[in-house]
Amino acid sequence: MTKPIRTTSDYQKLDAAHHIHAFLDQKVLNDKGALVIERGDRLHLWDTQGKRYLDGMSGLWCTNLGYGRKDLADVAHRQLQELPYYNLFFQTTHPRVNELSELLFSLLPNRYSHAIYTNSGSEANEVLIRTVRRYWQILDKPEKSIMIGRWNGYHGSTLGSTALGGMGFMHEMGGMLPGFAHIGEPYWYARGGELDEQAFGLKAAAELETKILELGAEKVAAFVAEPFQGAGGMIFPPASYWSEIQRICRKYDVLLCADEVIGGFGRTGEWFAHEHFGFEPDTLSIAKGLTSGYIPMGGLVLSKTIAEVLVEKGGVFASGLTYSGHPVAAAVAIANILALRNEGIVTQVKNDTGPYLQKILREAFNNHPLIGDVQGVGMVAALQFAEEKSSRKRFEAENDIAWHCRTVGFEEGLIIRSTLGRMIMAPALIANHSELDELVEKTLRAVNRTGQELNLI
Ligand code: PXG
Repeated sequence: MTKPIRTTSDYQKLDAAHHIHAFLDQKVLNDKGALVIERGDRLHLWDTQGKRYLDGMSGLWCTNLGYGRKDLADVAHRQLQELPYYNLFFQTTHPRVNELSELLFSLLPNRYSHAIYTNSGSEANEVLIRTVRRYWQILDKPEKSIMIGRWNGYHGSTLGSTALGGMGFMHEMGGMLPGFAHIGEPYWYARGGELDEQAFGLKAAAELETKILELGAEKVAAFVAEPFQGAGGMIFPPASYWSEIQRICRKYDVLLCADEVIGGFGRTGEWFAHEHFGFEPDTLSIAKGLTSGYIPMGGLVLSKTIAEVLVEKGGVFASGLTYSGHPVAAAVAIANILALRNEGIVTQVKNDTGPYLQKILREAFNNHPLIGDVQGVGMVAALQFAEEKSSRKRFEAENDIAWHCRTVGFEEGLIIRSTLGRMIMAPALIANHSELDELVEKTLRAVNRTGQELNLI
């Protein structure tokens, strides 16, 4: 029996009939029909109408190796045949998960030793919440249980990770729990007032000390944050921020937990974003770039200190996931990390393509009448829309402006993302100069069209 040929509108009808999409008004989408993406190669995607897009977002910050890597498909195929599934529950283990950990810890600074694997970033943060609380219990400090996150931080969509994150509209939709607190974000452009960037970085970090003292240090388990805020608008903290946060965490015996779900696996040109910012977290949440999104996998990485407490003094930790360390996911993760390392991709982002992207973006936008600031390093960047550059005055309708720019981008065959008044981009780490030229040219076209169509310039 031959399969019926399906058209774009067939898929759109099926999609409208059966799916609730993430973070959008389903009714509005159903009226218009979702874009049906069919195929990918390196940085490009094609929809079912044959239109080509440059993916400036690596999917959702995850396809670090780009699309179309046959070697990753081949290792998955082989692993599916050899051992498609086994677990770490029955006093058992399997070769691939051990080989993955050997490789992963060879890349990480040697303060880390253990991992608890998950299927996603949200799950990594769920595991984080229970693991740090368990750690303090074992140390006879069970009252140390409050998790401090940041407003506008993003740590996932499950219940604990939503509460840990700082998205108010997610909290309002059934996403808050007791035992979570938040401090402000280090977003100098919006919150800096008269302070220079470095003074503001210290002030933003001091909010953590104030919050710890308000809650009582004996009740605070951990501070959790993204080294740079991804979904919240690709916000880079001032250089003064992280060392001060670290000092405060150490002073009050509060664990410092980095959410590396976006920053990990080469995005900044370092293997992990905390290395770019120069601080030393106690745990790392990882996902996305761990497998370049080819198969779901995440994990929580623990420092030797935390692992030693759990292993030597903890007894049974009543926690576990069916698919933790899944052999096929582990096989794909190994192939992905080997490619990022052995093909020199992370090194290239640090020394060549990262600086190139940052240079051409600044050439295109530093003096652009609609853009107040360009931030970024390596293969991640943000453009801040601004009405007046000198006073950092933002447009009142900045949300609509950025959304318009994103929509125009899609028309121009470019996928970039808008968050509040910022356009954010995170192309695959394999991007070469000509793909980066295309990214910046199309972004410039989208920004210019936005300015003209909304009568801003
Ligand atoms: N932590 C961080 C820092 C993230 O960015 C998660 C955890 C959750 O990971 P999972 O795998 O459970 O989705 C994320 C996810 C966006 C966008 O539009 C960002 C994410 C997810 C979806 C959309 O920027 N980040």
